[in-house]
Amino acid sequence: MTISAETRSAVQAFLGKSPKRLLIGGEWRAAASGKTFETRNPATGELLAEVAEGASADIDLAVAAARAAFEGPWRRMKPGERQRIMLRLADLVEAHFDELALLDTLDMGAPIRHTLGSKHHLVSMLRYYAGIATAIYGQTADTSLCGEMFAATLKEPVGVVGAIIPWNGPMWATIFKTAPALATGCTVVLKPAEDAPLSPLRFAELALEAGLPPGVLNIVTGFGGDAGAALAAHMDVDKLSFTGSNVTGQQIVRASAGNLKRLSLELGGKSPNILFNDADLSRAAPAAAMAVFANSGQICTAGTRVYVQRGIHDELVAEMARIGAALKIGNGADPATDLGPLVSQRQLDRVLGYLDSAPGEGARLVSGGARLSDAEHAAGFFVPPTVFAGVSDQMRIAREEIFGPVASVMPFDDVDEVVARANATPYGLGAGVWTRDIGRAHAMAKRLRAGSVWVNCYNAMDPSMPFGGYKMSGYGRESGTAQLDDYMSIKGLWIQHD
Ligand code: TXE
Repeated sequence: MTISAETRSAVQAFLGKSPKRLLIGGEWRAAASGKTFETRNPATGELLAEVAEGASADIDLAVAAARAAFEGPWRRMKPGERQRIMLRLADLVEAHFDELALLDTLDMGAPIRHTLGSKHHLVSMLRYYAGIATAIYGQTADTSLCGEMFAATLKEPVGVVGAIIPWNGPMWATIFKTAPALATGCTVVLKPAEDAPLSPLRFAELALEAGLPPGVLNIVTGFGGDAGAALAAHMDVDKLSFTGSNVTGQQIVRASAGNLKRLSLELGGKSPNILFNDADLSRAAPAAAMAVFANSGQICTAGTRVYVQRGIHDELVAEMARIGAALKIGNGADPATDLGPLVSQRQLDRVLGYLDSAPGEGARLVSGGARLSDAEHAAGFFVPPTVFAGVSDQMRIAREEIFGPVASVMPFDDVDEVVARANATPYGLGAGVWTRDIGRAHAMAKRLRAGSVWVNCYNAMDPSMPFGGYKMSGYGRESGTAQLDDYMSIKGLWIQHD
């Protein structure tokens, strides 16, 4: 997977138009304050661009533009026309995906193989929701209490949707949040993460090119405490979709109370990945390693609690360490790179804090464990794949989301024990099970309290399948059809005809 010279120069041209501006009502403009902030490459420290620092005044303008578009052209547009625009957008995203992937790689560090790897999924997701735009139906009811009635339900778009997204998969989150909103006829104000604001801005250029009317998609870059908080609290936002940390999720729940806007929250995780003695280790071991190490652990479903049945424990620990040590860690723009840097100094400090604390709590370091500071890596926030064995469920590394390439491996003996331990967490985002026993696979899938359970695979995803959390991993779903009613109001229509 290489990036062409043409793509590189398109990205350079995009970055050259700095400072990047906000998209409000179809126009690119500076923040009301005139302020900007820097976004840098976490592999090299290189300055990529200055970006408009939107805040409350800009959010007000963007929400007003989204409201005007909702009440105006977008509301009047037939679903078939919305669908055509979304399909054009999907074509443009497909044609320019290399640029979007390279922007994410430069902005947040993920290897180009990783960012390019989501092309098929994300383009398919746009097409999947484009299809849904013309497949939204109400129902009719044969009422029994109210005389001769025609009784029906109408589904109407809820209105202005706020989207607040994280930095660990910017293009991913942008499409996950905008596609269902546009399909159901809502308009959007999207706030990218301050650590990786670039690809959503390029996506918005493509959306305008596809013919999305002004104001249907607005992008306000800025910081969480300013632009994000203003969007969460805004009285004219009807629904907010958030992906990020639990602490911020809780702040958003409180901020949204003013107008009781609808919320969907995709928050953190501490997902168990459970390997039984009868697992096919030739597949399970590499998958268990990459379930933790991919994207340097900065994936909400990372399978960080690795429960291994005692018969294969030592072999699995050695295999995970071997696989981790063989991964090439470096600048994500190099096609040979397997793992890039962590996104920021803050994230690096956070991960190193866990690496320091774990041995003191009794965990045994098997591999990795310290920042890479040789000449190739010194300028970036690089942490190697790290395996701890001898971990107990009470240790911080087994309880808290680290968001780094850190596996906590723990032995277990029987099914009831491992189910209880796997479920003993406030989180419930993902879970993995590796076994050749089909009966046990089904029983485990039912008993694990997680929004996605993967058997003999990990992190499989498809636009047709729901994604989201149990417990404190959030509520609401993304992907699939389960979430569509969150973007719509259902009206009961009664017509008496006797
Ligand atoms: O998240 P934040 P951070 C977890 C992961 C990571 C930790 C901290 O464990 O180490 O969170 O990351 C915006 N009102 N995840 O600090 O702050 C912010 O600008 C409204 C898991 O980066 O939650 C950004 O756009 N918005 C996760 C977005 O929230 C606010 C992905 C996420 O940032 C805000 C990311 C406020 N008061 C981190 N404060 C996942 N589930 O995949 C911040 N924001």
